[in-house]
Amino acid sequence: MNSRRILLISDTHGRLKWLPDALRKAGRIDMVLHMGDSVGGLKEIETMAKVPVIGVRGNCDYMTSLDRDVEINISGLPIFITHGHNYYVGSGLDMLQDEAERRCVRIACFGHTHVPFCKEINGIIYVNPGSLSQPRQEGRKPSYALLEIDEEGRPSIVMRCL
Ligand SMILES: [Mn+2]
Repeated sequence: MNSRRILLISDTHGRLKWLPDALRKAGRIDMVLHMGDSVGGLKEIETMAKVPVIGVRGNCDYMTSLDRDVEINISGLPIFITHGHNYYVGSGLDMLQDEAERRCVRIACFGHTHVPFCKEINGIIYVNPGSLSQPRQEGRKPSYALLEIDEEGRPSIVMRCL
């Protein structure tokens, strides 16, 4: 089994001007996960990334058939993907933690806050790549994350700003 490299992005809000930079800096990737508020869907992102894109519906995604919550399995790792507004991630991780623990996932990916975040709590990695188009953290640099799952199925996450 080869290592898998997955680009995590969120909250692009219809502006993909920073995506080519993120893709170039990310290097080889097998997949993109988009945590919602793409506002315009995932087709264009898929065309640019040239790999499969899996995403969810955010609070600003009105015209979309994307699901609110998605669970996938990569190299044996169960991964929960959600935008996060339904779990009120703007005011803390309590509700998202309840859901991720109930689902017994290893990684919970979310967005919505536009602030990059990564922390392991009770054996679950919570990761928010921030926003590529409307960053809100100190310094306001477009941000993304890279999830690498090695040959043994061990995950590691690198948070990056452009
Ligand atoms: Mn949002």
